[in-house]
Amino acid sequence: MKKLSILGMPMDLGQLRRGVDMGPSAIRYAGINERLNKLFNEIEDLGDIEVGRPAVKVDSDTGLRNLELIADKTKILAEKVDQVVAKDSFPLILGGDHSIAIGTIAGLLQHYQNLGVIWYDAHGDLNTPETSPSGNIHGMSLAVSLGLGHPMLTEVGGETAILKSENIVIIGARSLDEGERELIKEKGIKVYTMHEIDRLGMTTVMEETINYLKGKTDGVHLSLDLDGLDPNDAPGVGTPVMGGISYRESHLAMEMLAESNIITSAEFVEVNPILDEKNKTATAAVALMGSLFGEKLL
Ligand code: HAR
Ligand code: MN
Ligand code: MN
Ligand code: MN
Repeated sequence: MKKLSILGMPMDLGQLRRGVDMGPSAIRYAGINERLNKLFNEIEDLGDIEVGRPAVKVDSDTGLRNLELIADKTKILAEKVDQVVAKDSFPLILGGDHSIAIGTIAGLLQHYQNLGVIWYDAHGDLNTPETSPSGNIHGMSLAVSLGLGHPMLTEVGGETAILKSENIVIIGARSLDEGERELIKEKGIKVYTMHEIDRLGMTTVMEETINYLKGKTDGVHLSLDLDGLDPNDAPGVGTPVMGGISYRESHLAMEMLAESNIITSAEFVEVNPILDEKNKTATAAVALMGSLFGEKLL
């Protein structure tokens, strides 16, 4: 395989629980370099984007938390991701809460006209300022990438950086708000909830996902929220939801993605070491990266 560029985005402004800003350190500490060394010809670690420790600010018009800052910081991330893709390296972004995906996807859309996105998550992150029950931007990032939401956020990648709803597959959903359900139906977004994963099995879910995205996309981004996994396997997340995807099922999913060769970028988000048990969640993230990049058991 070619070159890998690791980029840390220690941003915790998209939700209320502090600690997810330490996600990139926890993931590095869990041995990302050692694990991925043999799978790439070259690995560069670009370090972390400077986010700082700003006070929480709520937008008085919309109730959105930290709107300006998230817009500013995701713009910086978008530029970095753009640069990595431009030099033909694989961007691997370490979060940070899931609001960082606004920047990652905006950057990718500078290069891919038909970007596919696999959104591996307990949540849909498809809220808009109108439907959000919380004002937390990490619950809105996928909607923003579709061009829906506050203009300061949808403009992060410029006007043409809009993801197509038919290029998205959500996997692992089990906590969707009413407005998100309506949007999924309205846009016809492909979703494998936990029900389908139980019913079909992860093998079929991934086969279908890969077939669905393969022909029509020119690149596929994996946006993996660790809360997609069951809280027993990934306890270090801010919004755990019972009854999630198991550690083994997740490995299988990553292995099938590796075989398919469709993934062109990835991000691992919502790792919160303060809420974790002995860095278990970051360790799971690194192990899953191993499978995603082609590590074999034998
Ligand atoms: N749907 C809820 C909201 O909008 C909770 C979102 C929680 N999101 C994440 N990201 N952890 O997936 O506030
Ligand atoms: Mn470019
Ligand atoms: Mn999420
Ligand atoms: Mn989530």
